[in-house]
Amino acid sequence: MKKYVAALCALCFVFFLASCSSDKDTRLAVDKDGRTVVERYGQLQIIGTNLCNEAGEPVQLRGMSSHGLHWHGKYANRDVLKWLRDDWNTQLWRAALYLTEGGYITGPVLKFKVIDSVEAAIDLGMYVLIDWHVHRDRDPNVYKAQSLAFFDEMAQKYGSYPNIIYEICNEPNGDDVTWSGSIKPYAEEVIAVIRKHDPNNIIIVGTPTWSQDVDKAAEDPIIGYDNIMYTLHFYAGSHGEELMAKAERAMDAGLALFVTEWGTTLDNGDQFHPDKVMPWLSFMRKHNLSWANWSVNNKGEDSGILKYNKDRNGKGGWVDSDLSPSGLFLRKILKNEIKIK
Ligand code: IDC
Repeated sequence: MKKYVAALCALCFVFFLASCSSDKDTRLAVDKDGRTVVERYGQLQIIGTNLCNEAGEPVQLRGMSSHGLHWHGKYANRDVLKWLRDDWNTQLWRAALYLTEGGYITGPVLKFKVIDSVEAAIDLGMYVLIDWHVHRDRDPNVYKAQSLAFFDEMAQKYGSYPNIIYEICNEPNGDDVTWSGSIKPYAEEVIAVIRKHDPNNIIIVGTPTWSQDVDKAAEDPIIGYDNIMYTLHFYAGSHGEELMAKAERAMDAGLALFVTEWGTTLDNGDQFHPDKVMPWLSFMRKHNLSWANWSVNNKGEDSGILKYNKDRNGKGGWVDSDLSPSGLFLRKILKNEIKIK
């Protein structure tokens, strides 16, 4: 009898280990055999409401967003991405190209910060979000001509790499910037341009009210194209169950969501709220929502992962004393050192 109990215990233990490791394996930047996430997952695709790998299995990508490339673009380089991949277990990098506030519209050379990001990600086997960071400019139609030219060029150059994910308008906002009146028509034009060169890679469309009104997109989704997703953003200190419920309604209605930006703080980027983050991490795990956290910077705001003035040259190689409380927390989350229920 004792023997059977022991054998049963051993078997349970093996199953337990197997379930732990398979859960972790799916969220590794590089697996134990040295295979990168892009080597393992390959061409991403949408099946139903899920982001899936080439084999058709649902996946959850997790990673970091840059801050505005015009302010903190020094981190958009191979050294930092490699550090994030190997020390932080980051599968994804988001290159945030602001348009206004000194961004791309007045500084078109910033395109090369995106290019640096994309080429580093390809080299390192990471996925990369090309974020057209509509923000203070509110309506993506304001700089539509520039967007069409930019995505035409990006898709032509990089559309054949499975690493690329297009995020065509970060956060449309303002009561006059509606889904059906402004955002959807803009998206249809940009998608058509990208699809001329790139038939497969995922394209993510921002939603009204700083990418919170995913329900509006669910009422009138984009049709005629595959592999389209919609943006959901939250800041844990400011947004909670109400937004989760809205996201669930959108998913129930058939929308595939990607959390291309979220913060551990209030939506002004300050006040770290780890307690309020945990329910969101569980929510994203439950629904297999991929995410990028805001952001890699050392300006001293609480949502930044570095302390004020640390790593001034953008080299990576950070030690704990370089990291903010949010940075220490995020690193543990990405390394699977904090259990998400
Ligand atoms: C914030 C930065 C802050 C910067 C500001 C400029 O954290 O340092 O001064 O932009 O406009 C968003 C935006 C993102 C914001 C972030 C925090 O996508 O650009 O970054 N946020 O306010 N949406 C909700 C919050």
